[in-house]
Amino acid sequence: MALSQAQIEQLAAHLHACQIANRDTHKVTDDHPEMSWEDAYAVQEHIQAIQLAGGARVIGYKAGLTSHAKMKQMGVTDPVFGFLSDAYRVDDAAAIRIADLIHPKVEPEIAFVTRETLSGPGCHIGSVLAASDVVMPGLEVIDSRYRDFKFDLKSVVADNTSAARFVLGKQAVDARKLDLRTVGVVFEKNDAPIAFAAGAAVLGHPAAAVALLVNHLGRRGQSLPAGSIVLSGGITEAVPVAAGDTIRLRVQGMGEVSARFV
Ligand code: 0L1
Ligand code: MG
Repeated sequence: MALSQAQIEQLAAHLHACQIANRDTHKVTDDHPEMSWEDAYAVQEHIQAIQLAGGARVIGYKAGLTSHAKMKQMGVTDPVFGFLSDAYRVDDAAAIRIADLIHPKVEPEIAFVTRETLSGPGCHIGSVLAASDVVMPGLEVIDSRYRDFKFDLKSVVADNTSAARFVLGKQAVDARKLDLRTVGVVFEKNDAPIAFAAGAAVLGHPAAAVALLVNHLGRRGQSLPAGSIVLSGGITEAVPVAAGDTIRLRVQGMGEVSARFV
């Protein structure tokens, strides 16, 4: 690792403070160009420790930048991974206060809930489907703490991959009863469709993103616990939102999920 434990804790405290105060900042690699991938995930893990010390619970994980649309939007080629705490969760159709966020964007996702512990290396689509309980439509609200969403991959990993809020649909469907590659996706803003896609937009199969997450956790000596929520990554580009907007995602065979911004 290139950074000291004190530097990692200082960066985590800084990014956490930015999140709490809805304040943006420059990317952490501006001050620490030597930062390694290990350092970036260590900063993220320390943000998790700060949240846990404040009473939050980790309830799942997210894969980000898993679709061609997102990779193109952000100018990157590799997925990234973050954690989901209960502090980020919002009920379906509930209001999300824009004033609590910096510059939120929303992306449509397919969410998994696991039934069994999943461990890597060697996790693949089949193991994910076998160990998954249900899938449902999900909306992720991303809110990079970096000014104008300008970052490199290590900076965004340190910032828990821009995680801010997420919403899950109420209709939970057996993950093996649908072909997640071909399910149709309609993404709507203020009752108008703004993007269309199919599940295969995420790495050919959304379960492939979960498998990559599990193998990533395996490299870090961790497993994905049973009962975890996993967001498999934005299927289309993320859309900016402002007060007064309603975002809805409809996924074929899974119903819908929505969020109101106030
Ligand atoms: O969940 C995501 O796809 C976002 C990953 C981080 C990059 C971004 O803020 O768009
Ligand atoms: Mg996402």
